[in-house]
Amino acid sequence: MSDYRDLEESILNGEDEKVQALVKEYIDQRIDPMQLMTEGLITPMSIVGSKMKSGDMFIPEVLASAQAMRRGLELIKPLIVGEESSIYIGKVVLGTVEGDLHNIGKNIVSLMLESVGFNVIDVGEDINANKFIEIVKQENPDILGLSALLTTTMPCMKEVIEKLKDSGLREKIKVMVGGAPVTQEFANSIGADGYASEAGSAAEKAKQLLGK
Ligand code: B1M
Repeated sequence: MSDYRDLEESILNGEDEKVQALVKEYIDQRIDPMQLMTEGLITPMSIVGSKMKSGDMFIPEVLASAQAMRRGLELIKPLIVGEESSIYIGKVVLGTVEGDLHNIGKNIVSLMLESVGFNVIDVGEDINANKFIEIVKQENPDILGLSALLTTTMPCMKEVIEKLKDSGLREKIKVMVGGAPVTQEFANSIGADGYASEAGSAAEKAKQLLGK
C-alpha cells in the first residue's frame, strides 16, 4: 500500500467521486502535485495491473479504476501544466499505436511534455502507421511520440519508422517511443531516437532530443 491508502482504495474500487474528493483534499493540503500524481494515482494503477494479471480484477472493474484515476488526474493537470508552459520548446505529435486502446500513460506523457513547454498534438489511440505519416505531413512536428502498452502492438512502432523512411520524412523528425513493455533495447532495435520509461523522463528526453 502507498501513503495514499484512501486514494488507492478508491481507485481500486473505481469510485470516481471519492477519488475527486480525496484529490481535492490533498491539493488543499498543498501536497506536491507531481508526488500526488505519481504515488496517489499512477502507483494504484500498477496494483490494478497485478490484479488484472492474477484474475482478481476483470475488464469492467479495470475500466472503472481507469476512469476514477482519470477523474483525479483532471484535477491535478492544471497544477502541473501552467508553471513552465509559457516557454515554447517544440511541437510533438503523440499517439498510441494501432490495435492499442491504452491511453492513460500517453495522456500523462502529454501532460508532462506540455508542462515543460511542448505544444502537444495528441492524436489519440489505435493509430495505424499510414495515419501517423499523414499526420506528420500535416503537422510537421519536431518529435513523433509513440506509445504502446501491449507486446502485440509494439511492432507497429517499427512499421511507423519504416514508413517515415519510405516517405523521406525520417531525417526531419525525432521519434520517441515508450509504454510499459517497451525497453531501451527495443527502441534501439527499431531505430528510434529516444525512449523513456515514464512521463517525467519522457519530457526530459524530448528536450534532450532537440538539444534543449
Ligand atoms: Co490492459 N493490459 N488490456 N487495459 N491494462 C495491460 C497493459 C497488461 C500489462 C495487464 C496485465 O495483464 N497485467 C496487459 C498487457 C500484457 C502484454 O501485452 N504484455 C493488458 C491486456 C492483456 C489488455 C487486454 C488485451 C485485455 C483483454 O481484453 N483481454 C485489453 C487490450 C485492449 C486494447 O488495447 N486493444 C486491455 C484493456 C484494458 C482496458 C481498456 C480495460 C484498460 C485501459 C483503459 C485506458 O487506457 N483508457 C486497461 C488497463 C487500465 C491496463 C493496466 C491495468 C494499466 C495501464 C495503465 O494505465 N497504467 C495495464 C497493467 C499495467 O500497466 N501494469 C494493462 C498506468 C499508466 C500511468 O502507466 O501506461 O505504463 P503506463 O504509462 C507510463 C509509462 O509506460 C510511460 O509513461 C507513462 C506514465 O509514467 N509511457 C511512455 C507510456 N507511453 C509512453 C510514451 C513515451 C514515453 C513514455 O514516449 C512517446
